[in-house]
Amino acid sequence: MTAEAYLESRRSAIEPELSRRLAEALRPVPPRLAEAMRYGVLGGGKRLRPALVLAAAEAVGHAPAPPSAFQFGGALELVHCYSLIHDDLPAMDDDDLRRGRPTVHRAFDEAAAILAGDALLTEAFVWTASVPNLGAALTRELAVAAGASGMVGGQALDIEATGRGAIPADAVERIHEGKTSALFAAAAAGGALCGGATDGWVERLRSYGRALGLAFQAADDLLDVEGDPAARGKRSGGDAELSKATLVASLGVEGTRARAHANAEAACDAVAGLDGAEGEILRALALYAAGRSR
Ligand code: GRG
Repeated sequence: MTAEAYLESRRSAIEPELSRRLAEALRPVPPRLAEAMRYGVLGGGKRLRPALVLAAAEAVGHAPAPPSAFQFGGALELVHCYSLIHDDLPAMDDDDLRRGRPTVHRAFDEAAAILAGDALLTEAFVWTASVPNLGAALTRELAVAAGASGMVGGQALDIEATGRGAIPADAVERIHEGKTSALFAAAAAGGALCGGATDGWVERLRSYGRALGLAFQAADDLLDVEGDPAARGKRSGGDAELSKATLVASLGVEGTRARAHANAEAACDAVAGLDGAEGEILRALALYAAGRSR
């Protein structure tokens, strides 16, 4: 199966589960806040992080992926959606378009976007904590990945580096490790936990997710330069406009492409011991992340 076919098949399983869990969570929430949260999560998104959770659970021998993988994948997607909502705010990247629609602060207002992001982040921990037997481990996994030493830390470094011109590629990748790879690493490690993997495989899957995340973000830097805004559902050229520290600014287009592929190869190496269709899918997903067109 190709990576694209795999992602499509898992996305069609993830979407109704995510929608059902979110509808249940939003029942006691004030209507306008609930509407902003729903808008920020549903109606778009490739659902790559939950798909990676399922792929990791399947790869360590639990196919089909168990309900815990859907619950953890959904929680990761809530955190990812919160990060996009906040990343689009005027104080951050100041974007009007996301997933082909007005950003949450444009469709609602800034206060609603801030609160919707806060509430999605918090709800994610209700979901992880509710996973039978693995609640504490998965909550810790997500909290570390999302927090100051992970995604938020990467975003802070990204903002500090903005407007200061090109920085060495390794320094750019330290930013990518936090703002992007941390969630992918948690997806793969958490998926392995849901699939009942032993420690060694959890850590190998974590390395896989980390390298895949670097390939994914390198591809994102490329797409901002040469991607099709209609396919991406967001504007292109924003990185150069804001003078962001990207791999393209440090290495150029071809250098960035080579880095994306080197990271995908590193991801494949991390799971080299996994035979069969499940191992093949992990490797196909890493190569897809490096060469994606949206
Ligand atoms: C705490 C105020 C505050 C803000 C947090 C942490 C943060 C803002 C932002 C995270 C940084 C970020 C948005 C990184 C970009 C990662 C990335 C390439 C996102 C795009 O992911 P896709 O392509 O998006 O998977 P879809 O729309 O398909 O889900």
